[in-house]
Amino acid sequence: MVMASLEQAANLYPIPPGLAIDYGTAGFRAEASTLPSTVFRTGVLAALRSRQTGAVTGLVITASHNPEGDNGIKVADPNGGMLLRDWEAAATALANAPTSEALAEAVQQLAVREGIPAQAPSGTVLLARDTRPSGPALAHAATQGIAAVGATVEDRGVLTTPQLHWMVRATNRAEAATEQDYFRTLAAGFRELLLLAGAGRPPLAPLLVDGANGVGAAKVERLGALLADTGLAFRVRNSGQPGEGRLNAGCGADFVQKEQAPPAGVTLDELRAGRGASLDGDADRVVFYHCDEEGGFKLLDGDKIAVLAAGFVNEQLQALGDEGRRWRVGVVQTAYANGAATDYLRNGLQLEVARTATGVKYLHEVAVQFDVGIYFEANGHGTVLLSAALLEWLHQQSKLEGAPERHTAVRRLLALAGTVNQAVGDALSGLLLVEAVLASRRWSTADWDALYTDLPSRQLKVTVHDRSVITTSHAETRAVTPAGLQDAIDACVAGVSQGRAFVRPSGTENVVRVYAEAAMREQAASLANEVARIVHRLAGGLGTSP
Ligand code: 16G
Ligand code: MG
Repeated sequence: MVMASLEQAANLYPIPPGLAIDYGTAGFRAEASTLPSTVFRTGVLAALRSRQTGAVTGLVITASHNPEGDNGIKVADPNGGMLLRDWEAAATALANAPTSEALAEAVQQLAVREGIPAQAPSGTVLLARDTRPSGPALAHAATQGIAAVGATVEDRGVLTTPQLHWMVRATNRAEAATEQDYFRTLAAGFRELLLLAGAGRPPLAPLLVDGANGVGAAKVERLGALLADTGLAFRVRNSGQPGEGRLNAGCGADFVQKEQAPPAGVTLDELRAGRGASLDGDADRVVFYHCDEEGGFKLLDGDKIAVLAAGFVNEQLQALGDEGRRWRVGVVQTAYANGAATDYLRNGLQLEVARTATGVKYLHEVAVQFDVGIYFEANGHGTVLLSAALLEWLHQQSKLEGAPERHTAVRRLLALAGTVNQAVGDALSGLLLVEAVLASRRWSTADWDALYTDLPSRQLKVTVHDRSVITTSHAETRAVTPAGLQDAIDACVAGVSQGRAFVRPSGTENVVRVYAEAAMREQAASLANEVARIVHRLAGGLGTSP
């Protein structure tokens, strides 16, 4: 590496005065105009990680569900997952190095710490971006950073976050890895699942898809076109076409989940005829909804998707008898998972449920320890991962003669691994997964929704001077500091039927989040209010909002 050329290139991207930026749960995110230096430097980092591992890495320029004026960047590790923890700290260090010389110095240190020899291969980074107007200029900054340390960039253009992760994983497994290959793989899995659903199944109902006016909309159209002959009919709203509204404004998975209301462009009346789904701005989350019998809007969130997927997987493994039962199935949730969902998984389906802190990387880490690891955050980000050992066994089994039900179960599980993105949570995979399982089971949205009834819950956020005064343990379900906070929460929860509450500092905003659930709506709301008041008192609150 030639440090002089790195310094020279970095001089074109000076860091804004007073910048203090952190590689958080979703990479770097900020108002777009403040980001060029950070993006340049993250390009450098992704190139170094590629050199160190001798495999391609990925970079996605997106701020997901944030407003259109924001942007961000995150790194895909060689396995297609999130960047390794140690490297996140390095990303923060590089982004905040005050001068070009300090940056070169930090890069030098990182190369030594990570044992990247000077003669290591130069590295390759796959680059993608969402549809934000600030994307092209930031992609250029990333390209310059990658090139500044002698690595090659492959610009894959406008993609969803999960598409890029999928491509990184496929490339490093020496599998076909273009966007077309991605669509083909998902579509082939879905076709197989539909085929196995049998001839008697009713036709698929049309699905309204809210594309959040983002990158997912056009990709869903493409997927739909590829599968039109199966009867799958996506009706895309908020597609980002001129006149359709702005990215994530009044639409998208985050809006729908928080507001518990239909997105712009979708009416309750339309939902009477079928179901709807909302993607977020980079299409790594999806939530579903329908209109219930009383005519109300009903959300089917990530917990509902997890339960649907877990039940289906479980049934296939049971069809494989004793041999099927030796594979470990686990569902991974965060503290936000509704208590009724957890209860259904544990007691209804008799499955193992693990709990982690919020953030995909934590859930993923635990999910890969199972043979089938199913993880979904309530907000709709998640996937179903099948272990290499299980897949190999299934491949062997698929070649053997056997009872038809057995053969079907084997083929279904194999098809699932193609339909569902094995790198990260993917809204497009989520759409296909849900449609395929509902078709296999001959279930309506109402049948799916009726598996369990969510306990009423309420979320609030408390603005504070310094959210770091709150620290937690036990997957964010217990507050460790400030002293007395957890005892006070326990006292509030004590008399409440099916009551549960926790607080945690947000990883993306300077607020403390409060969650409460209880048997009755009013109890959940008053529990949340009481806990918010305690946070105010003990952590120096400035204001509370929904
Ligand atoms: C990020 C995380 C998401 C998490 C959310 C929590 C990824 C890719 N995204 O969007 O999983 O639910 O942060 O936000 O990990 P919060 O910390 O502000 O509540
Ligand atoms: Mg997202």
